[in-house]
Amino acid sequence: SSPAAFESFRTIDLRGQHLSPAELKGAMPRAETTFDAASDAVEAIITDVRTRGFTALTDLAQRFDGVDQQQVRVPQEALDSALEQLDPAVRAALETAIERTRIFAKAQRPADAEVSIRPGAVLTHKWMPVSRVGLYVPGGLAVYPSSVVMNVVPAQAAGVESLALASPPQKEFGGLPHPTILAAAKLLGIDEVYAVGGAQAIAAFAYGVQADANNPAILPVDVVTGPGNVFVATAKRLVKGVVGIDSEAGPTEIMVLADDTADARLVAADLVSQAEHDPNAGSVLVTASEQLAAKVRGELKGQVRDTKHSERVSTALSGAQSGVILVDGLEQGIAVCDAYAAEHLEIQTADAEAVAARIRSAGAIFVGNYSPVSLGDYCAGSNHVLPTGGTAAFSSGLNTTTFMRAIQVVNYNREALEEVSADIVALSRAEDLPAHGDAVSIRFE
Ligand code: HSO
Ligand code: ZN
Repeated sequence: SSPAAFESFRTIDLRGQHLSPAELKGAMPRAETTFDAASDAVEAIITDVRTRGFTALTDLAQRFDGVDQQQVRVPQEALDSALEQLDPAVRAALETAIERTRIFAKAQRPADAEVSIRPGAVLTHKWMPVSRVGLYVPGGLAVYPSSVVMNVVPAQAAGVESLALASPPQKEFGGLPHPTILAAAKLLGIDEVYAVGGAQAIAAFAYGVQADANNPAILPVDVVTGPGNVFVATAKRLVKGVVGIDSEAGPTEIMVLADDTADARLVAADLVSQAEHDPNAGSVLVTASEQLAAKVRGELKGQVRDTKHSERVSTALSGAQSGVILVDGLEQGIAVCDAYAAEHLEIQTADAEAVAARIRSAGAIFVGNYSPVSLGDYCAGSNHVLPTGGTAAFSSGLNTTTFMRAIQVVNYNREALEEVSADIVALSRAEDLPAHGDAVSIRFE
């Protein structure tokens, strides 16, 4: 694409204003996203897949992907040859990413809590992996093998035994998903891969698909994860409750909290890097330094002009979701970071570690000049599937526990039960559920 003129990086001046946390939140540069538009179409697709199974999947591949599909399941030979043909440098990089992500993911495995709250009264909070996970990987413009790593590794670290992957059939690859996606799957030891795109993939995972003459059955999964367009996000929202889902990802965001000690070149490069994903991406600088803000603006001009996806980046940076937020000082800067609850927050200030320690809401925090978001996107070992749109206020990025749930195990002996039997009877009477109390009393008659 041709270099685009970078129009404007807006300024939100919050200096001298004493806003409450709620007011601050309202002042943040963020576009609202709605899923309503796709709802009817997606509901129809889900019903179609549930009722007509593979026939529906093949019809939808024809309609949406322009592909004549004999087989939905990707053959092993295609996975093998994709890995054989993978660029060795990319393979080595994926192996680095896998190794580091795996170390961090394994370290996240939660310990069971077991406690005797009284003699003979033992409670255990026992973590278990889910049995089966379906991972959706988009096709089209954004082919991200790194996202295959980020979804698969924590599921494997959790101990999930069965992992399936779906990605849209691509006309130019003979109706198979993109070869880099297949190679990444194979590298991670996944051999159950389907050439299914969009909402239909989510439906197939959530409800399963019965075998037909050309395809073995797709077994239903317990959890569906993975990014996707508005149709995928809507489908995930509609099947939630039937299965678990990861968060519904919106456009990516970066917020940089910086002071006079920051290097404007680096700040600008990081703002540009995430704007490269999407014309709707948000890149926000928070600073008390007008001087730094001016320098970053200057840097952006040149960097936006020279970058490959100049037009997309320029659109993202010129959008209402991007800009500079001018604050009175570090205190207000931190308050802004918490109000925004960025997917990615970089701290480029003096004593960055101490500032980072004070942040309460962010998907991930990148501390200091040598921890850019790109590091986290690929090779830090942290996960790059992170809460967007302010949802970091109440949710976490993808991690090992996303693929686990805990069972509460109750094990009382006779004496321990007797000790609370009168309390149980009293509460059961108060709730007009006397049979509850009887079920205890009967043991001591
Ligand atoms: N920054 C994206 C992840 C990604 N970056 C994939 C490059 N490839 C959302 O965290
Ligand atoms: Zn990225």
